[in-house]
Amino acid sequence: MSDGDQTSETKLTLSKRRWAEQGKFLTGRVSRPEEERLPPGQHLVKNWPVLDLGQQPVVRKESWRLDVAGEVENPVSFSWRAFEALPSTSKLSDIHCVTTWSRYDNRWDGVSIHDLLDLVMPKPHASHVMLTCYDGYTTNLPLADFAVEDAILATHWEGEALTAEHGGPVRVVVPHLYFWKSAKWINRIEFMTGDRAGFWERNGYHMRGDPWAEERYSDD
Ligand SMILES: Nc1nc2c(c(=O)[nH]1)N[C@H]1C(S)=C(S)[C@@H](COP(=O)(O)O)O[C@H]1N2
Ligand SMILES: [Mo]
Repeated sequence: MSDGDQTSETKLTLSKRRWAEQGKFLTGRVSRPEEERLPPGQHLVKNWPVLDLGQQPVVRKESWRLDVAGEVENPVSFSWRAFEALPSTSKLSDIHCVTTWSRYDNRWDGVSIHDLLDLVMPKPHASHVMLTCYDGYTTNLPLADFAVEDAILATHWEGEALTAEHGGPVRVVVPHLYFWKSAKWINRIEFMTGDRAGFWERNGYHMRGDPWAEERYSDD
């Protein structure tokens, strides 16, 4: 990023202190005993199925953008170069798809959502995000869920660059919600003051999608 070290350091400290004061973003992650690791109605798979709308976009790094907009102090439009210059993080997490498969221990590398939030600084009244993708797919989630420790803008899976079919060059991973919330081919993150339905959410899926509460469909 173009900021000098001092400026970034100040921003980081300020936003962290502010979040601590507000007690914000501290609710999402609950650690679970091993026997509760598989959510109700799910079965384990070892492979990694591909699911999408059937139109996999060709996304070139040279023309790739990630726009972060809406209710933030510092809106930003990342080029691939600017995005690559952000600090990289590694996360290990499970996948739970609403179609009932789960896959344990996926290693993701990329930019943590915490680091992104430190840069853009959501305004105090921001409550939800809308993710928009290169295939036209959208999905919405509460900011408190987007802001969990495990959430990441993933560029790598198991040490390899994320393949195009799984959302490369960059996808969102929010592992504690059903996988339809984990937007592939991410292009835009909009911070909102209220909730709005994304693609599957308009088509009967739950607005939040917590696998342990089996929040599969909106009438559940
Ligand atoms: N851009 C985009 N992201 C998407 C989808 C999609 O159609 N387009 N499908 C969602 C659904 S329903 C699922 S289950 C997961 C599947 O991810 P995978 O193909 O890597 O397993 O991506 C989610 N993210
Ligand atoms: Mo899905």
